[in-house]
Parts: sequence; C-alpha cells; structure tokens
Amino acid sequence: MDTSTFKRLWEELHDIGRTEQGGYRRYAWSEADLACRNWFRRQAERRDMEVESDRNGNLYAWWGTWRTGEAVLTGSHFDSVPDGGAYDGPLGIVSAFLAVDVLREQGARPRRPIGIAAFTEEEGARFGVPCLGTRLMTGAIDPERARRLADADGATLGQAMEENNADAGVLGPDTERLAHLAAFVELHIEQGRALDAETAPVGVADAIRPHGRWRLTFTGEGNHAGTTLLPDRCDPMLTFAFTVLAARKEARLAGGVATVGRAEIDPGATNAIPGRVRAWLDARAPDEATLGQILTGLESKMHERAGRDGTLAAIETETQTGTVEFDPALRDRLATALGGAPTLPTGAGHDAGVLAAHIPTAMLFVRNRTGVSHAPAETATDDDCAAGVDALAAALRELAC
Ligand code: HGY
Ligand code: MN
Ligand code: MN
Repeated sequence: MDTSTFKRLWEELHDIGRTEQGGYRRYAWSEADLACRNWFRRQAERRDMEVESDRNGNLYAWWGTWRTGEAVLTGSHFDSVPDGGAYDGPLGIVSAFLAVDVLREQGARPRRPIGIAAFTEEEGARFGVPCLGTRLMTGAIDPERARRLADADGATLGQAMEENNADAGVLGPDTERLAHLAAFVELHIEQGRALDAETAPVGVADAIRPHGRWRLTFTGEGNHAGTTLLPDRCDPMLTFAFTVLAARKEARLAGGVATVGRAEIDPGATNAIPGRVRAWLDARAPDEATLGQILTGLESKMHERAGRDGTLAAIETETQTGTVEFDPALRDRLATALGGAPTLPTGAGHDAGVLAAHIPTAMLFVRNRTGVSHAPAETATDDDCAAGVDALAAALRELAC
C-alpha cells in the first residue's frame, strides 16, 4: 500500500467529531457518528459494495452476498472515548476498505464473501456498556436492558435510535448473519508498545486479558462546608478518595491495573459537603484470579473505610470479561501469512473479543510507537498504517480467496 494512498483516505475522517484539543468525541448515534456512517456508505458505494445496517445499528459493506456463503468479516468501530485518539477504531475500518482495493488491484476473485463492519458503541462512552453492538448481535446483553441504557442527559439508546429512524424495537441476536460468518479479523492500533520493542509494524493478537467495569456509590450526609464540625461529618468524598488510592494499591500489589477516570459528585457545590459520590472503576489483570483478588481486596478496604467515615459504600459490576483466547489455528495461520509476524496479548477490550466466543476470530495490531491510546496524542506512522493495510489484505486473501 502506497503511504500517500493511505493518508488520502485517512484524512477524510480527520475533522469528524474532532475537538479543539485534537481529541475525538464520536458517540454512538451522535452527529459525528452519523457523519462517519455517511462516510462509510460513500466508501462502499465507490466500491460497488452493498451496504446494510443490522437490527442493532451495526453497519456492513459486502463484496459478495453473505447469505449464500461463509463470509470473512473485517472492520472495527467509529465511536471514541471522550477526547479519544483518531486511530482506536477507525483505523480498522479505513484499512479494511483499502485492503479491498489492494485485493482488487491484485485481481483477486474471492471464493467467499468479504464484509466490512462498523460496530456501534464499542467504547460504551455514551450508553455505558462497551461492545454494545456485538453484545446485542451475539445475545450477550438483554435487548430490553440495552434499549433502556441512558446517556448522561438521560436519553436512552431506544430514543437515540428512533431519532435516527432506526427501529429499536428489533434489537437482539443476529443468529442468521452470525451463522454465515466463517471468520472475523479486526485490525486495530496497538494500545501499548510491545511491537515497538519487537521492531515490527504489525502483530497478531493471541489473547485479551480479563477486565471489567464496576460502579462505586458512596453515600454520606450533605451539609454546610463551613459550619459542620469535622467530627460531625459523614463525607462520602473521603471514602471515595481513599477507595481510588486503595484500588491503585491493590492492583499494584496483585500485578494488575486499576483506573478511576470518571466520577459524579452530588450536588457538586464548592461550599457543601457532598451527599453522594458515584464513580466508575476500570480494572484489568493478567488472569481472572488476579482480577478477582484486586476486587475482593478493594471491596473489604472500601467498606472498612466507610465504617470509619460514617458513610455507605456499594460496588456493582457493570461489565466483566474473562480472558479471551483468540483462535490459535487462525492466529498461527495469519502470523505465517504475514511472514512470521509476532503474536502478543492485549489489555484492551474489542468487538473481536465478543465475537471470539462465536466464530474464529483474530486481531492484527498496527505498531503504536508511544503506546498512547484513549487520548488525543494517540498516533501511528503512515508507513506502519500502510503496512497494516497490506497485512489485512494478506489476511483476507489467505482466508477468502
Ligand atoms: O476499553 C477498552 O479496552 C477498549 O479500548 N474499548
Ligand atoms: Mn478503545
Ligand atoms: Mn477500539
């Protein structure tokens, strides 16, 4: 793939959902998401690929008709975390269209249908459940629960879909399409720096480490910041602050990671002791036992501290994903097809992680020299991205031609 060809298509998405700080705010069913969807449709039309949207709001472009065969699907997601980078998600979709171009320039005549997917709400940034589009597709979430998921303004997924003329009444498993998928290969920017150490532009994933999201609620007594004596306070902010530090310590001691990047303080007044603090914990570990150890240790220390603060603390699991082992035969077949590409695990969740329980699934990672992701500074070189397109074309050729 010629780097300038990659750059030209890549830059078509540059301004969609971009903030002044240079990050992206592309939330499911938002204006930015619709602009990405329209871009997707134009790319498909330019390539005479049939476009369809499934019952869950996932978009597909097809080279060949999937209903007749065992299709090979690639693709990723458009949506971002707040102020996320440009590459996490969109790189997999742009690379997929360019990989189709490479195959066609090579005169490939696929014996299987090839599809490109844009899965909805992978980050869970708007409705709180990551990989929502593939969880719905595979029956991993109750459609009624999904319909009622609400964003920060109280708008539900159902309402957001209806506003965009998408029928939220049909959300649910997509068994027919799943039954016609022989494999799914997702190309994604690496979220880490392992490939830089390997001096390899592209790697093949072997596993996704266990991870999850927990909602923390700390309840105390709202009161006056100036007139309430310290011994008389039941301040949930103290319990919250302690819990954030305890999460970090439990993770460090156990060999995992824990993050609290989002909190809501009620009422959020400078001169009032808060009545309630809600926060979200993201914890990940090399294995499920370690992840469990982090949560157990944290929960007991959190309650012990709440007792001292005179507050109440609660922890609720929002999503939890065990270790995902990608199909070893597919992993090795692609690593060989890519000339012996390195294989590596990831600590990041992906739609591929959801689909891996249903169909043979693989991921290709494109080198990220700084490892930064979920931040405006996320980047990959055009050369490495072009190498990623060639790798994806080779993978599709190996599986579909
Ligand atoms: O949060 C994740 O691991 C992924 O980037 N959605
Ligand atoms: Mn992400
Ligand atoms: Mn992603």
